[in-house]
Amino acid sequence: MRVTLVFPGIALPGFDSFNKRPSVDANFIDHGLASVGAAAKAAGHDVGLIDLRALTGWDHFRSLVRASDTPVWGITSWSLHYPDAVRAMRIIKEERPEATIVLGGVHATINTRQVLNNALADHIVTKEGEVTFPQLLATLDAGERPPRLIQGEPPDLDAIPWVDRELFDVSAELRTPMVPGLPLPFISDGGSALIVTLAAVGLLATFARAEPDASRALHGRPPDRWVRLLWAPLPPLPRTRRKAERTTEGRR
Ligand code: B12
Repeated sequence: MRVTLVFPGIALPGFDSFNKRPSVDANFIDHGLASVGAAAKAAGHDVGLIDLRALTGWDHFRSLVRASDTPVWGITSWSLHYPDAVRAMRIIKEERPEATIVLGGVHATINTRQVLNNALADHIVTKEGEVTFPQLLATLDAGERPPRLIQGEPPDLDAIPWVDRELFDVSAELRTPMVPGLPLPFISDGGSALIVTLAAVGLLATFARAEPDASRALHGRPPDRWVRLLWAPLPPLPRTRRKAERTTEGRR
């Protein structure tokens, strides 16, 4: 069965932001949709996605819905996305009154009463969707009428397919640093952090060589002259232990 998933995540980045604005909000992939999408694909359904962030505006969305004859639309929603999810559902119902709309996600799970009051959603799936969504699609495909409110069945995490990243074009997320400006470990963007990091590593290495056990090990097999010249003189042997050993020897 053909199903189009809708990610209504324009609340913060706006339309025309995906792969254009260098912010996490504009480019992250929605794991919920990517996971139910993967599960539906694995069950043999034909899954597509409309990410509102990649569109130019509501007219663009309307034209895509008008041009599509997908029978089932699956919409996700966090609470901040809910007003846009509702607007997307209204447009789908205006353009395709015969289409079936399935609403799922965090908002449907935590504010079930509110979404139940919205007649635009034909089916509401709360909690996890990996098992329940493909089952619902199969039921619809068979021409049966499933209940309006369905509580998702917890999936066996080892059995479900990996999230379908390709549904979203993961390259945009990979190009967007989660925290812009945070230097990478060891080598920052500009290289300045490298100097400080190397100095810190040098200090730590010096402390580590002077540790009693490390120092004894280095003295146990002293490096040859060239290594000593280019690297560093041997660290002093731990004084306290030698003194203690001498005292014990004197007593013998
Ligand atoms: C990771 C994450 C982020 C990441 C997302 C990056 C990424 N690539 O995923 C980042 C850091 C960007 C982020 C940002 C924000 N986040 Co956030 N985030 C999360 C977190 C920790 C995990 C989300 C996730 O991947 N879950 C795993 C997927 C598989 O689960 P899922 O999405 O719930 O989907 C399942 C079901 O809901 C259902 N389902 C989902 N969709 C659909 C659709 C259909 C049709 C069906 C049938 C089923 C279904 O099936 C899915 C599989 O079982 C959640 C907390 C949590 N533990 O869930 C908060 C959470 C979602 N975030 C939250 C918030 C508030 C935000 C921000 C608003 C924070 C802020 N002030 O900026 C922003 C908004 C970003 C934006 N522009 O929209 C809240 C949302 C609360 C709410 N009432 O909606 C949550 C719940 C944390 C919390 N407890 O407060 N977030």
